[in-house]
Amino acid sequence: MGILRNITSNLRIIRLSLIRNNNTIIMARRLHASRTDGVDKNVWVEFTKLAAEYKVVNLGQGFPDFSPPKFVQDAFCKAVSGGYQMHQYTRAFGHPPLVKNMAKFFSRVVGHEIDPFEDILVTVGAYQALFSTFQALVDEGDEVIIVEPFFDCYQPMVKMAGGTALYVPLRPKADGAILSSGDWVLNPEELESKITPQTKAIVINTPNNPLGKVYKTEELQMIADLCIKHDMLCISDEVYEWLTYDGSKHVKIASLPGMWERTITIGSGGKTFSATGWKVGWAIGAGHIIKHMKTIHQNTVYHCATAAQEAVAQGFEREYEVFGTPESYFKQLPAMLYHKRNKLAECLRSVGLQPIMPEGGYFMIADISSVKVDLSGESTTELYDFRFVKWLIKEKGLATIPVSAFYSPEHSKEFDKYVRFCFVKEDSTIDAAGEILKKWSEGQ
Ligand code: IK2
Repeated sequence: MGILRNITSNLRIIRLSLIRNNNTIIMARRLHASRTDGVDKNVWVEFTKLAAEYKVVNLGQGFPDFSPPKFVQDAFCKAVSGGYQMHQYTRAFGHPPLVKNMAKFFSRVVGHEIDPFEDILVTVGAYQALFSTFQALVDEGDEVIIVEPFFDCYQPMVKMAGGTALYVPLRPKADGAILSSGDWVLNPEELESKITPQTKAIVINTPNNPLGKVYKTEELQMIADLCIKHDMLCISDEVYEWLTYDGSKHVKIASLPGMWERTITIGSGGKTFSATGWKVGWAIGAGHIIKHMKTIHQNTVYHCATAAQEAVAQGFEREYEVFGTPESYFKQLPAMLYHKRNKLAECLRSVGLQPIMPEGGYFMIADISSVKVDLSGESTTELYDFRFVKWLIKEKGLATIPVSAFYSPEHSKEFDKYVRFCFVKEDSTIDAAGEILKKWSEGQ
């Protein structure tokens, strides 16, 4: 007992750090919790700051540099001038008009009767839906399989919940030229080899950020079969669900047989209605799963801004009425982005960069290995794409995002010769980026 106490107290001494103010010790206790160790670096914080320091054309972070459609802007304005209730708390798990309209809308899409009050949790953006999911469902010792490339916050969220992340990369097919995001595939054997009795869930993202891959039904069925066989949950991040091109179709894994009961589908009002600053997101799934996420939500965030929820509710009401018609924003936005995607691809090709054509989403990655630049001014401890993107911001005034940020430490080195360009931007912004690339390729 005595020996044990000594070891514990020695460990405590090692964990102490001295905080000084004018040479007076004001705090001798270790300040931070270990769950924050190793997850302090964040690509969005770092590159948004850098882009703001230089005058850049910004194809970095994924937000539109144009306004949301008029019908949701009008709904937002009406909400904020619509009386005191719109400025006060609403139902914790989702403003009633929003969850009712979402249930009506998504029941039709998923092919399952969604209960507005049991099966939906409205959150502060898809970010908080993901956070509530991992906190509520992942326990100490659980393993979570993440398909790479992945939206970077999944890994820290798994860690902060006490779980361990394991990674399976989508890889370019071995044969033929890699021209489309559809050429990046999962190896079913490699995926199954990661599953252990501790595996609680698998995380997928379709359409994928940053690659733009839209999973085909057969690929989703393979994942669904493994989930059922090994009794795993599926966390399916579908924030770009309406953005598909060239005939690709977004399929919800929750709509496959046996998957409604074990899938949490994550969505974003910000991405859906081009209003990322409103931070309205959601998780949809079987009530027996969502109820645990509600527990996390009610004890952390409680609910998200009422007026923004009201505007998104009106957006879904309108989209329900015009669904499948040319007036639907869910048809108009991808049609607009299809042209922007092609315009950006043309700019990249004209300077000798080979883009991977995305089947969905609003990002495009391109191979930069053929570009010769002098990166001696950048830190040698960083991966090539981080150094390249920093150089591009500082020397050429063009902001993009390094693709290795979407990979685990064990695989990031394999994928550090790509950068991500965002095309949910005004045509004039894409043209300005094209000009920068053209001048650079001409040596100016
Ligand atoms: N899930 C995915 C796949 C996302 O891409 C995002 C937002 N990403 O935007 C930053 C970028 O990649 O440039 C989210 C979740 C979070 O969505 P929300 O804004 O609704 O919290």
